[in-house]
Parts: sequence; structure tokens; C-alpha cells
Amino acid sequence: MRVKSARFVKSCADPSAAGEFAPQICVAGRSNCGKSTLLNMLMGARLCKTSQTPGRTRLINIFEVTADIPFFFVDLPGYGYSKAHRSLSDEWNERTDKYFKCGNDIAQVLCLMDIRREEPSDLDKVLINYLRDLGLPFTVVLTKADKLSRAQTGKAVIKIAAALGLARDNLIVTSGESGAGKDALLDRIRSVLEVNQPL
Ligand SMILES: Nc1nc2c(ncn2[C@@H]2O[C@H](COP(=O)(O)OP(=O)(O)O)[C@@H](O)[C@H]2O)c(=O)[nH]1
Ligand SMILES: [Mg+2]
Repeated sequence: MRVKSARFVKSCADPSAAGEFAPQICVAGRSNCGKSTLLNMLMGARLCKTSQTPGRTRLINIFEVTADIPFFFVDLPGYGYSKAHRSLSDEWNERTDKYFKCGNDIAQVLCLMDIRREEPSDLDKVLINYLRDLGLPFTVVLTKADKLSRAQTGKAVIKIAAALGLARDNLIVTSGESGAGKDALLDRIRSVLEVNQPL
């Protein structure tokens, strides 16, 4: 799929205020795992602020994407930065939990993980199990692949897939720096949007 244009729509503190935007492809992951960088790569524009300082985004940011099938990207707050975020049931998570449960039309959750962390964090695992429990469709997107060699990448993918109990084709390897994985991920988004469309 080719993205024709994209624009920032709004930031919201209240997740139910996102309901009018549909369908949504949302992006979740630890602070600093590369969410903003990946979204900028996919949208072909620097619409998201990237940051050296983890834990900046506390709001839900919504972007409208014009493509073969139009949709909205939803950038969720990152988890795992503050010590207060030890579990997915604390204060950080209230907003995200509400986002997932308040009836948004979520076509896919992209769960981003830094490919260099060969063992997904407990919070990553909690998120995956949480999405499984809710029956929400997700894809694991490994970020920052430019930091690893080809051989290291292959090994990391096998390890992370095994740790999460996923088949290899549920993981997409990307780099916001080099653009690797962009087409594969946009194709995945296209196919989930096709399934999501009313007949
Ligand atoms: N080498 C490399 N660095 C990246 C990549 N994606 C993000 N980064 C860096 O990681 C840091 C956090 O990125 P950001 O997109 O703001 O992460 P977010 O907190 O998940 O939104 C920044 O310093 C980025 O430049 C990538 O694909 N390759
Ligand atoms: Mg960000």
C-alpha cells in the first residue's frame, strides 16, 4: 500500500474522544522503542515528535492517513519508563486500558519492540497477553534493525518469537532509520484493513 498523505488530527487525554476516527491502526510499546520514528517513516513525514528523553508522550495522538484504504494511526503513550509503571494495571495504563475497551474500531495493534532486547520485557509480555485476552488482533513490529547485522537479526527474530509464543510471520522487522520493513508493514496494514471493511 502507498501512503498518499498524512496529517496530525489531535491529541486526546480521554480515549473515548477517539471513537469518531475509524478504522484505527494503533501503535503500542515501551517508551523509546521507536514508535514516533516508525510512524514518521510510514507516513513519509515528520509528524510525530521523536525524543531522546523517554516517557514524554502522555496523550493519545491521532493521525489521518490517506491511502488506497484510508485509516487513522493512533500513537499510544509508551510504557515502562517510570518506576510507577511496573504493571499494566496502574495509572499509566488506565488511559490505555480505556482506549482498548471503549469501543474504538481497532483494526490492528502494532506492538513495537526494540530488536536489540532479545528477551521481551515483562511489560511487553503483559501487553501481548492482554491483547490476546481481549481478542484484539496484533502484529509484533521489531524496530531499530539497522543496529544489528543480518545474522544477528535472524537470531533475534527467532528468540523473540519463541519468547512470545508467536509464529515467525507474526513479526515484522523494521528500521525507522533505513526504511527497512516499510513496504512489508504497509502491506500488512492493507490486508488487515481489507478484512476490517464492511462488505
Ligand atoms: N538507529 C535507530 N534509532 C532509532 C530508530 N527508531 C528510533 N530510534 C531512536 O530511538 C529514540 C527513541 O525514538 P522515538 O521514535 O522517539 O521512540 P518512542 O518513545 O517509542 O516514540 C530516538 O533517539 C530515535 O532516534 C531506528 O529504527 N534506528
Ligand atoms: Mg513517541
